[in-house]
Amino acid sequence: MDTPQDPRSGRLRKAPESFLDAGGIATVMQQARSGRRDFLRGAFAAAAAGATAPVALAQKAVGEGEAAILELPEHTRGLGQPVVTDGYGKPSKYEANVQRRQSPGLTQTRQASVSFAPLQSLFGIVTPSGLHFERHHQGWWDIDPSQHRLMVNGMVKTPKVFTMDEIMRLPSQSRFHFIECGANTGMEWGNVAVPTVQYSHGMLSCSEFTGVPLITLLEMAGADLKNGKFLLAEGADGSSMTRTIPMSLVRSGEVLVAYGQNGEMLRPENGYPLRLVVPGVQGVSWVKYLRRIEVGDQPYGSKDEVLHYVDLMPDGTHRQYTSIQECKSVVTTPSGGQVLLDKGFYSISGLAWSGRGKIRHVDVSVDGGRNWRRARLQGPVMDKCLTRFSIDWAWDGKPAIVQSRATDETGYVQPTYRQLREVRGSRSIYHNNAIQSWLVQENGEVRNVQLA
Ligand SMILES: Nc1nc2c(c(=O)[nH]1)N[C@H]1C(S)=C(S)[C@@H](COP(=O)(O)O)O[C@H]1N2
Ligand SMILES: [Mo]
Repeated sequence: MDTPQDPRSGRLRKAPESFLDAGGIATVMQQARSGRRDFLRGAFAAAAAGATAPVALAQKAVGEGEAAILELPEHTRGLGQPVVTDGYGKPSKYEANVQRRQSPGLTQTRQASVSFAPLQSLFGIVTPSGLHFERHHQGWWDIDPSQHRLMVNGMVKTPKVFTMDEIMRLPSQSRFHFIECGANTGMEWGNVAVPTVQYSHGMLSCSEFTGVPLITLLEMAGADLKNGKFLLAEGADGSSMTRTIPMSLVRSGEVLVAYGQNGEMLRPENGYPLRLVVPGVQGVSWVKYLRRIEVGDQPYGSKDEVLHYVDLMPDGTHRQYTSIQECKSVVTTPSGGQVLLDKGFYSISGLAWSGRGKIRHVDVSVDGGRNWRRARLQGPVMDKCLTRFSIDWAWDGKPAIVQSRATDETGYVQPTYRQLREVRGSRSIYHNNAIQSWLVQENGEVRNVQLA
């Protein structure tokens, strides 16, 4: 359990990172009572069973820290640790609680298939590779790159099979992009207020990806770039992950056949040794363990686009091929499960992104959307990439509802839940980009709420 002495938390107590030590946050704020929410609340409560009681809020006595500076601890005098030879660096043991986590609220069959990134513990925009969220339809593999092949076939002059060596000797590009699962924030459609931002928004990550523009490989195979209007991307895992990619996205050179992530090879969980990077498009199209690209003249209608990743609309029809992740943002500090220890200054901070380009601005409200102030954006603001925003706030100790609302360079404004539901109804799973509300209660506890 975290304590107020945690060096990183300052005047903020960090949210419990795991439901297993969740203590008081198992009881989820309920604006509207629905059977489904109660059911999920039960699931979260069960996961928290046996948890210790939350640590009582304790404020540091004034000047308590000052005597400590006069003491010379062991590490100022003794000999430090030797270099770890031939090792791979690890985070401090004091950060051991910062982990990707599985949600007990999601159904698990044989094995868990989703892990969420701890957005509440991250700074800036880059997700460390070991904390990148994961979504596997049929488990992950550590594939031998010397055995891996990529085929390019279909409407091409010369079908080609590339080895990893052949791909890696071609000119490469490195670019920062976010990846968001289309199901991110999916539980909130049904008014299920999951307790922390890790579970509400943690199927989101951002990396510097390195790879070869897909267009280069298509040109090498002599692809028919005029009549070949669609591509099929296929993965090498047992899920037979197949997705249609419109050629219009590929022509600009933006789509990468990537092998690099944050300066090193992809992690096995993220598709080692090769994955498709489709900037702005929902995660499912970023096919991992990429083994085949077929050029065709019409959408393929694969299982992962006609059955899954469709949006049930209010009139009962299914909306298909909604690929682009619309403009969205979320405040990560303060966020659900955290505790403000006293009134006074806070730096509200969060993330904004858009699948259609750059973030133009982010507005922040502390009164549930009645008044908005413009936030600072941390530059550089990049295309189809996370953007970090922040704004100063003096908390007066009264209940406050903290929200962020992003606008992208097309002028599109992130909708409220009411606006989103007017168009989409409430039976969707995917593509929820509504404004998130965090209620700061008088006792400083922060809870996930939805405004009616
Ligand atoms: N081959 C393959 N590719 C895949 C998947 C998969 O299960 N198999 N999952 C997809 C889904 S639904 C998402 S959201 C992203 C997740 O990427 P990550 O695990 O690197 O976060 O990969 C996509 N690509
Ligand atoms: Mo996904």
